[in-house]
Amino acid sequence: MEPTPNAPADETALNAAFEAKIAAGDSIEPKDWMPERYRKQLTRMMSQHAHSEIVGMLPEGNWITRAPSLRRKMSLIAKVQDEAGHGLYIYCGTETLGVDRFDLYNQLLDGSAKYSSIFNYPTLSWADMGVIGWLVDGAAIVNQTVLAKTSYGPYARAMVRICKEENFHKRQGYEICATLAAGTPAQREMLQDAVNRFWWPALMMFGPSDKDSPNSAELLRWRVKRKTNDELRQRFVNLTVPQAQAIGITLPDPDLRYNEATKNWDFGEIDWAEFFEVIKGNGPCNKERLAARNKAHDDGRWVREAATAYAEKQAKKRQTEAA
Ligand code: BYC
Repeated sequence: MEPTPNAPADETALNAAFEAKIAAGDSIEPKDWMPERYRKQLTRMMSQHAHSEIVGMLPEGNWITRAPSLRRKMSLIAKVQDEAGHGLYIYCGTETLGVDRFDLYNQLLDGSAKYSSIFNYPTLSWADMGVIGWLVDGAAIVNQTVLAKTSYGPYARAMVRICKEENFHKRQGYEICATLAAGTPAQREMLQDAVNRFWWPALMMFGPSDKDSPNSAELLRWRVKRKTNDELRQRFVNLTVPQAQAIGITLPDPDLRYNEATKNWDFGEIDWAEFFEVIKGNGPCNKERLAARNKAHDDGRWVREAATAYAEKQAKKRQTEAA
């Protein structure tokens, strides 16, 4: 009898074929055999990413009603809507790994899933909308441009489209910052304050330093990650310093200086104790964010129930018509 493709006896050969694909730089597709650990790692990373997009709508949603002009309001609404789209797109991607998005979503709602630390900081002024676009989307682009070459096909393809939209988000954010920087002393001060609050949390988005990153080695070996956390963080700093200089804004780091030998901008020590507190659930807004997502989920219950009832009614109708 022919062995079935996923029979345990075949696992060594299947694993060798999988590793050969990775070594050749081919993508892994949903119907390909993959080690359980690869599937688990991707589910973890992709679901955290999807959750980040959805929770990431909250800090900016906070300013939609207070945007200073119709133009600013329209672009902020569009940005927040794009983030919902990115979340749904990536949840779809996780389903190609054989998981149910509602199971993942429940993990977000009950607080057992992680999402990006950055969204646990409050948005206190309009300048925060500019700074989130510039720094947070800017950091996301640095991370996600590399993820567009990740070994799992559906995730890589999702990143290509998402990065295009993130680029637009970053530009609209930087334009807000440039406008405030060229504005009144009060506007400049508001912008500087926002940069002071978001700079270090933006650097934390890239994850712990390489020596404290338990997942990196495996993810790099499988080409899920193509660069380390520290490499991407350095790239972000190198790209951002000239942008800050161009609009005359100071980055809140006295140790920031150009290193002629390495051609990098050296920067000071990140407060890792703060980072680990935030990802443990003890950041300034963790509880508020989870409460907001749970409320939205509860408020939407009647919509889900109505949609299910309608689908059942339609299915019955089709059955009767077919009989
Ligand atoms: N926040 O071994 P490590 C956006 C966790 S949204 C929270 O280095 P890994 C946007 C990590 O999960 C952008 N947790 O992990 C939306 C792990 O814990 P577990 C979201 C973090 O996976 C709206 C532990 O720390 N982007 O663009 O190798 C508006 C050890 O870390 C964080 C993505 O999600 C963090 N910052 O590397 C605007 C990109 N960092 O899971 C913008 C996809 C680390 O073992 N994800 N942890 O319990 C990745 O690229 C990688 O997963 C990370 C972490 C670089 C984040």
